[in-house]
Amino acid sequence: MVVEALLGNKTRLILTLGDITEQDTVAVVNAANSTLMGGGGVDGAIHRKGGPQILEECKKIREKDWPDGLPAGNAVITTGGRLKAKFVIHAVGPRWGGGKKDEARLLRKTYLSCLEIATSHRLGSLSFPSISTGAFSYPIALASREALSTVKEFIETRKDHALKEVRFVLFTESDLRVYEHALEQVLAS
Ligand code: AR6
Repeated sequence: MVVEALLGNKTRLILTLGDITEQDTVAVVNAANSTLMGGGGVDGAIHRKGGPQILEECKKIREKDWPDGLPAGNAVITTGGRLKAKFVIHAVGPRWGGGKKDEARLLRKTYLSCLEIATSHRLGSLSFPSISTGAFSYPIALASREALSTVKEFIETRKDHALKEVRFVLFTESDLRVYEHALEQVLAS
């Protein structure tokens, strides 16, 4: 099932069930960690399907710009390798630490960092996974609201982006339902 809303009169916001590695948007977002060296979940799937070129570029970015690792809230862009997507935006979300460790601000910053990269690269379409709600344990009911409201606000206030479509790709039916509910609330607020 696909749920859709129009933001700022020109950008389709889509919620869909699926696998981030199969998306045909210009870029897909990776739920990475600070090392940028791969891992499980979305990260493992993207590197497995995208091939070694992605890791090669991540290593160069680490050496050149982030020798101590990419801090939570930030994102970098590489090739999509063998993926359908031309680019991967590697984003580091916050680990859930009970809600008193600035997680909400950091999660919003993570989505904003991706949207800034999409804007500076003139990307027309972008797919997000549900950042931080797997291995990083951020409660999905809270994360979905931060994710969707951040995207909505960015699309509606920024005039310089080229995004015609922003897709959230949820891995399970229950995650999709949580995002649908959050979208209703965010659109109504
Ligand atoms: N497509 C879409 N969503 C997926 C996929 C997929 N192929 N696989 C899992 N999900 P996670 P995080 C969902 O753990 O919480 C890694 O080890 C999953 O069900 O991938 O940000 C990294 O290296 C969940 O809802 O990312 C980091 O160390 C969501 O994607 C750490 O995990 C995010 O789960 C990052 O943790």
